[in-house]
Amino acid sequence: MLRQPDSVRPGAAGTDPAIRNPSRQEQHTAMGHQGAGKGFTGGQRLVAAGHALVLAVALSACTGGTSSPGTAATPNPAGSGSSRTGQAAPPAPEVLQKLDVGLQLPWSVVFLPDGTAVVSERDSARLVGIRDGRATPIAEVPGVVPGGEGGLLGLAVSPSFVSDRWLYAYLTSETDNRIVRMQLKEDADGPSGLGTPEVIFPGIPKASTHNGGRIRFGPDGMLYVGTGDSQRREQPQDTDALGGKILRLTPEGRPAPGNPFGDNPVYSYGHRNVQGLAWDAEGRLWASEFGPDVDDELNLILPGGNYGWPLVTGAPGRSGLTDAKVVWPSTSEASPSGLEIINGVAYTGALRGQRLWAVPLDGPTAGTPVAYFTGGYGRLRDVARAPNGDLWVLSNNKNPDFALILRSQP
Ligand SMILES: [Ca+2]
Repeated sequence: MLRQPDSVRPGAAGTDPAIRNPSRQEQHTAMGHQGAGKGFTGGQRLVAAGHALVLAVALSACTGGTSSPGTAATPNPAGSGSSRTGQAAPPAPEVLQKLDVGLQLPWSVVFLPDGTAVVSERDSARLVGIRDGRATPIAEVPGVVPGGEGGLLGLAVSPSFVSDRWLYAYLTSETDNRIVRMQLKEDADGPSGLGTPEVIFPGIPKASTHNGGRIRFGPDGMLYVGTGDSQRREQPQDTDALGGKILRLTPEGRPAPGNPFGDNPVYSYGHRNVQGLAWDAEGRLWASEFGPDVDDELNLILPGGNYGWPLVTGAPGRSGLTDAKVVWPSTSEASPSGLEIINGVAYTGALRGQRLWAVPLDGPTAGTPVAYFTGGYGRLRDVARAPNGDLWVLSNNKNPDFALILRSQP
């Protein structure tokens, strides 16, 4: 069942004046204002669904109507399928709760098996536990040297956490970006401290920007790592360098068996700054990535794939390079950070774009992105599914920040 448009809460409605006019013609004008007039590569076009009436137009795609912005007919140069006139726009997420618990620049949220959320704060290097709506500081991760976009970044929970209690973190140190793991101590009130960090993978290049930082265990039990080019443009195309890559590691930090370049941690290359990793129900890996001043990307990741940076951005169809599945031509609308896939919809939080993007997926094909909450909650850094199915979203506005808890779908 699709949520009815009138269930979009007033607090969740977009505040961008450019999307207040619901008529299709005006919406096209609005897209021009927002810099989306160039259109999404691959037949994608902006659907600004922060307004209930606009959402109603989007939802009409379900009925196969041809006037919907969700039924773009532009040929898809990515070769991943033409527009999908029967493809439904994702229903609007419902805001269940806004957790004002004094977070400071949160970067990543992960969940323990009992549902406790663990949040990393980039600059303070603190880990914060959230259970039943209450936040408790866990510990400060030692060895973090914040600066620019670096600091305490991504977190990942061991697939066998119940027995090993490992919490993994990607952090910026004095000399590099590195992955550590720490045993999480717990008392009756929840997580209460950390064991000594064990460095399992050092040597990822650091810089003031483009540090990557997302880590996540895949369905194969391996640890996937999104790195950035660290302002070293020669690294992404060099499969012997760690910058501008998605890495695939064993839980101990070794190159995972079966990697495409042999005994090498590199899984895919030619990336600029990977910020989100998520798997769909069929086990495909998708990744969000910041472009330069143009062409933010959602990519379908294949082992050994070359995603183009710095040779190309977006989906130019260059031989030997893998096109993005979704391209946001204007990074002012996107900067897609954390990524999560629920019920066939990829959600990504936009930093500069200050909105939640939802991209319906159909196998290896990405549909038309839909925007929610434009301007409503500021910059969004991470999205993650809780064990109960809720979608958590972290803001990144500087002091104080908060977590939104959404019901992603009825
Ligand atoms: Ca690319």
